[in-house]
Formats: sequence, C-alpha cells, structure tokens
Amino acid sequence: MRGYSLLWVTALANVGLVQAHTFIWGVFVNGVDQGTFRGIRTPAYNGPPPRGYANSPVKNLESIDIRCNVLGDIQNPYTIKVQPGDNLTFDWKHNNRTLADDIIDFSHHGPMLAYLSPDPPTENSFVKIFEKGLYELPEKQFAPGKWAITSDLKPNYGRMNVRIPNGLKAGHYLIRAELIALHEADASYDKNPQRGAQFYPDCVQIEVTGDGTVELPAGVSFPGAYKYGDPGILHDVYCSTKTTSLKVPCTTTYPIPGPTVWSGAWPDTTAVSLGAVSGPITAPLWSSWISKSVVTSATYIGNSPSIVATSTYTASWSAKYVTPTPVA
Ligand SMILES: *[C@@H]1O[C@H](CO)[C@@H](O)[C@H](O)[C@H]1NC(C)=O
Ligand SMILES: *[C@@H]1O[C@H](CO)[C@@H](O)[C@H](O)[C@H]1NC(C)=O
Ligand SMILES: [Cu+2]
Repeated sequence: MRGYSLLWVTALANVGLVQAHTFIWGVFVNGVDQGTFRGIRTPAYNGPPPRGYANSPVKNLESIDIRCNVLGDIQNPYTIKVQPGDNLTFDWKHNNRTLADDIIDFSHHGPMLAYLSPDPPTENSFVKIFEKGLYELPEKQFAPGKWAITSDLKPNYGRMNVRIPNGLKAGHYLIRAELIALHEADASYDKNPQRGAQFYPDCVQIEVTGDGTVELPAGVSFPGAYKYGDPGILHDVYCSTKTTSLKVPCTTTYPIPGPTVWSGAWPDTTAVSLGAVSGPITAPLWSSWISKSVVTSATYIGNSPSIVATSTYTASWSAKYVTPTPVA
C-alpha cells in the first residue's frame, strides 16, 4: 500500500479548475454513464487546491508518464465492466462535465488515438484499436486544416467513441486513450523543451466479460512506442495547404504516430445516443498532488489544506493484476 492516494475529498465544496487541460471525466457504455471519474486513472494534480491542475501535457517520451499520465500506475478503485462489441464513449472535459465546457484550447490541433493492453501492461502489450488524424488540409496558408481534436472531439462535446473488439477474451484491460496536440510540434522536445508535441494519455480500467476467445496480438510499449523524430510527432500543422507546400520538408499527409490499427479492432466507431451524466459535473478538491516527483498529501480544515505527508514518487507498476482497493 502507498501512503497516499488520489482519492477526491468529496465532502467538501467544489472548486473550479484554473488551468487544466483536457482529461476523461466519464465513460459511457452503450450510452449509459458509468459515473464521473469512475474507472479512470485521473491524471495527478500538480499543486494544492484550488490553484493546482491536472494533466499538464506529457512531453518527455522516455518518461513513464507517457504510459498512463502522471501517477498512472495508481489504480482507480472502480473497474468498468464491458462485453465485446460494446460501444464506449469517453467524455473528455476541461473545466467541468457540462455541454458548455470548452474541452480543449482551440489551438490544440492533432490526432486522437486509443490503445488496448492487458492490465497491467507488459513489454509490447499496447495494441492500437482506434485513431483519427488529419481530416482536411486548409485552403489558405498558415491555417491548420481540420483535425480530429479540434474539428471532431471539441465540437462533439469531447466525446470519443471506442468499441470493444469482437470476441475479445475476458479479463482485465486498460484502454489508453490519447490526444496529441501538435501546435508546437514543429520543434522537438529533446532539442527544445519549451516546445514539442504535447501528449494527453489517460487510462481507463475495464473488465471484459463473456466467453470471447480472441487474444490481443503483440503491440508496443509505453514508453518506447514513440520517438522524438517520428513522422507525426515532429510535424508542422501550419506547413501545407491543399495546393501548396510552404517549405521543405512539408508533408501533405499526416501519419498518425505509433503502429497501425490492429485488424481485430472495429474499422468504424460510431456515436451512440447517450443517457444522462451520473455523478458530479465539477471536480471536487483533491487530497494529493505531485510536483517535481514529490507527492504531497493533505487533509482539510474547511477549505485549507493541511499537509500530512510528502514522499518521493517512483512509478511502481505491478507485474500482475491486483484487484483495486475499494473505497471505504
Ligand atoms: C455498437 O454500435 C454499432 C453501430 O451503431 C451497433 O451496430 C451495435 O449494435 C452497438 N453495440 C451494442 C452492444 O449496442
Ligand atoms: C463550467 O465551467 C465554466 C468555465 O469555468 C463556467 O463558466 C461554468 O459556469 C461552469 N459550469 C458549471 C455548471 O459549473
Ligand atoms: Cu496545452
């Protein structure tokens, strides 16, 4: 057991998140919401409430954070039960879980992807099951064109549709959903840490039930799958138009990073109609946060955090499946 947890301090007043980027707030299974933050390894907050925020982009491709984001080894107490063929809708949100939410900054053009791995992941266990990238080049120079994040996910209220592969064998899995924002990806993070592609991975714990027999093939590792110079990671979104190329090299196609989508995944994922959101629409105060590898946990007197412990964080991914500890 760890001396800290990412559990929300739910009894307290809600606070607005100031600078948060997007992350997954809920998962619908065949249109039925499984509950806000349930089954999701919500990225760690980077400071005390109300100023800290979750999910700064991950840019270091060698960091364990590229797997399931910051503190991604820490389990959510709840696991979402699904069957092969189920239609999942991931609800990416920014400030709160409402239709008015802006999802992500309009500059964050790029692809969205999903990988499936047994839980816990092993060497080369992440298999790509979904990807969407560049939909359309722009007419005019210096415009970004139409991208999955900004022309699909954002106008569709942050809803990403992912379908459980046909016949998938029962067991515990992680779905690693990911957005890659390319607005600064004309530079490479290893050469210029101020810039570079921004990765927003977020992992969802599922348990597949049923009598399926399909096993996942070998996939890729995180970290490991992506390299700084890869086409699609080093990419200038403002480079090409339908008719011209501004500079060389400047591609008119966008290769989505990582391996090809597994042939056992569904070729199409479609939106299903969604029922009501179940659970909170705002993020409650949080009881732990991480900054420069130091995890701080706190209790509250009213709204003031009182620090109870700090410890240095080292990711510790179990080699075999551990049933999450339920919430008391
Ligand atoms: C998932 O969506 C597809 C396409 O709309 C539909 O044919 C299928 O029946 C859905 N699966 C379930 C389990 O509802
Ligand atoms: C959601 O967040 C936005 C931006 O912070 C805010 O304007 C809006 O009032 C919030 N809505 C709810 C229901 O909390
Ligand atoms: Cu950003």
